[in-house]
Amino acid sequence: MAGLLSISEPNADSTTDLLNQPDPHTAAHTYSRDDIAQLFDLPLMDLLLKAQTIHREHFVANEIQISTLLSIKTGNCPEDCGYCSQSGHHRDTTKLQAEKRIEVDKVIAAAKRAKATGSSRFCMGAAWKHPSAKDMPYVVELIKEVKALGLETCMTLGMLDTNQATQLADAGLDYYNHNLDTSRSYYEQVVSTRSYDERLDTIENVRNSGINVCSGNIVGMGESRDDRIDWVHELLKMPKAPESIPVNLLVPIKGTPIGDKVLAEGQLSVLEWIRTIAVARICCPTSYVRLSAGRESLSDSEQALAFMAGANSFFYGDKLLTTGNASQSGDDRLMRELGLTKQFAAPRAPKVLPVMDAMSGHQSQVVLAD
Ligand code: SAM
Ligand code: DTB
Ligand code: SF4
Repeated sequence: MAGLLSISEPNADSTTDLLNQPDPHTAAHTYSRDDIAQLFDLPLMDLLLKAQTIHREHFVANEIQISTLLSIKTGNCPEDCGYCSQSGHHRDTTKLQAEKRIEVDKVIAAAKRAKATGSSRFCMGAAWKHPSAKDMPYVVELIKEVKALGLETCMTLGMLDTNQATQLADAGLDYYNHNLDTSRSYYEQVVSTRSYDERLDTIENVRNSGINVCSGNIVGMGESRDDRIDWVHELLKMPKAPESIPVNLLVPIKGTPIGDKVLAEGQLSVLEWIRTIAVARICCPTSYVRLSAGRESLSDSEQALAFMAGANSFFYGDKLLTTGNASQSGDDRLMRELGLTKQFAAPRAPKVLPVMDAMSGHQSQVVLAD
């Protein structure tokens, strides 16, 4: 296949090879770790041009997928993620008020509001190590009710075993979010209560269940560029890259170990987050790449560069899980100014459907083929 871009200057350096490398959609996992490192090193405009060119080969230009987030169980999480406001380990310093599970009708009301404002996907997050047996009927009901509104569903509930992943798949869950967050080697600076391999196991269970995988990272936790390279490389080592890749920019939260360190020592350049988005777009050309946490602090121009880098999804609504988000009215204005349009939802069918025998009134279930 012809190169994506032709750079014809006589003295173009070795970056030219990368710009001309065949598009990986024709040959999965084309990029080695060295290739990923070279992409990060490209002059920014070359990187953005390549990312946007690849983006347009796989997606409708200027069309953006919009998700709305809701925390269905906030705070007092048993995990110790060093960036997170919801960890019970940091509650004395973050002072975050823990809450019980939100009632189903309140979640549905929030989903209806999200749909009315143009979101195509509703993402529900819980501050759990993993869902317990008594949580499963609750989350299954939420999936079914939210899907019935014509929205795609996404959940992020911590670790899942194979049985739990199957139950969520049978209910029709469209996406499950479980982030690697960073490289394997930096991970120990971030979390001690859940291992990197446990994260990969959950992602594998989700993949095997037939639910779309949503897995991303956080940029700006004090990790090095090598860690960001290794994180992209981890995505390419998976049997299939995640369908959705949230690239979070750290929201430094006072009272969390990582937030406090970053607030004291200074934040990473936003351009490095934009580079990470571009490299994720190039290496995972058919995945949605999402501008996730951190947008509230960004200018219009910085967000425009992130879209140029191939991001085609963002969280819409004034709140993420516990922190603020860019305002909805501001997002509407920005989309108008940039000429971006919202993509419609395409929820997958549930695998198991309830049926009732008209004669006997007996309830049973049918399992639909994939
Ligand atoms: N408890 C579930 C879990 O971690 O498996 C799901 C919710 S958790 C809040 C989802 C993701 O949000 C995390 O993996 C992390 O990548 C991101 N996140 C949390 N706090 C953040 C922060 N302060 N800044 C940026 N991203 C953050
Ligand atoms: C993801 O990668 N980012 C979202 C979503 N998945 C669940 C969460 C961002 C959380 C930001 C911090 C907060 O609001 O607590
Ligand atoms: Fe718990 Fe998720 Fe926060 Fe980690 S990121 S402390 S698992 S809510």
